[in-house]
Amino acid sequence: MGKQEILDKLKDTIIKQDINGCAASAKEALEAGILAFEAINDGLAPGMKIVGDKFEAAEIFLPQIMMSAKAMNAAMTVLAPELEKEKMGEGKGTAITYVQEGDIHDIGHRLVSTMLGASGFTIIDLGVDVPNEKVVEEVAKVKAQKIVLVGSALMTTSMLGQKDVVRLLKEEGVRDKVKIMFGGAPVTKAWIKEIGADATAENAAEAARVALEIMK
Ligand code: HCB
Repeated sequence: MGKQEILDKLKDTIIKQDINGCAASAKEALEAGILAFEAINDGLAPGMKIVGDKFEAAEIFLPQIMMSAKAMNAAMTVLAPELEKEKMGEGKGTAITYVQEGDIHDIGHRLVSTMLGASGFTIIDLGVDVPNEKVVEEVAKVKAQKIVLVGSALMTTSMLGQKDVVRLLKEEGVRDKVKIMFGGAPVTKAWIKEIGADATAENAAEAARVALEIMK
């Protein structure tokens, strides 16, 4: 089976909520010499994107989404140890990742955190539904030289909190200590500019590229 076929198979197992099949396809991908990085970016992530779109179109419902997420996790169990080996250099900086207050959508956040880790960032993952004050506290606390704050928000409501985070960072005098990248479906470049953050990215692979770029 060719590389593209294996990646398509990986994507299909996510869409079909095939937990065992997804883990098996992840193994198959590695055996075929596909990097774990590629398997995630070009197989799992596009699969989850299609699942999300199908949910929005009411073609599938909550139980199916959760099964797809389980399939993704099963594949991640296979791929994560390989990602460690593929790590593209160390010491790129520290990435503080989190999901905005009031928001528990963590699928994209986890993909982004994984990709940043694979790109050489030390990850401090604060998890989901993180209060703004906690984010600011964490930024103030971290002693690293190079820090990028990577926030996700999947809802228009939770996205508004990103503006408060930038304001609080300024008020606490720690805005200049970090680069700020916010993402998630509702986040646009116009929003990033409006709130005074530094960057956004469409997907996990781009997030890793952008983070490396803004940390230069
Ligand atoms: Co949820 N949900 N949901 N949801 N959900 C959305 C987000 C809606 C858009 C669906 C809709 O109504 N059209 C909507 C938000 C509407 C809005 O505000 N505009 C919504 C809603 C309303 C809700 C609830 C309020 C529903 C309810 O209970 N009434 C509730 C919220 C609970 C809460 O957070 N307090 C809720 C719950 C759920 C679950 C639990 C069923 C489930 C989440 C499971 C989980 O994450 N553990 C869920 C899901 C799965 C979705 C959809 C269908 C998919 C999201 C997803 O995982 N996409 C989503 C609709 C959609 O997006 N099509 C729907 C796949 C991942 C891979 O993509 O965009 O998250 P991603 O991440 C990308 C990308 O954005 C970027 O890279 C990632 C990887 O490629 N990225 C970054 C992400 N973060 C970044 C940070 C950076 O710095 C840079 C890039």
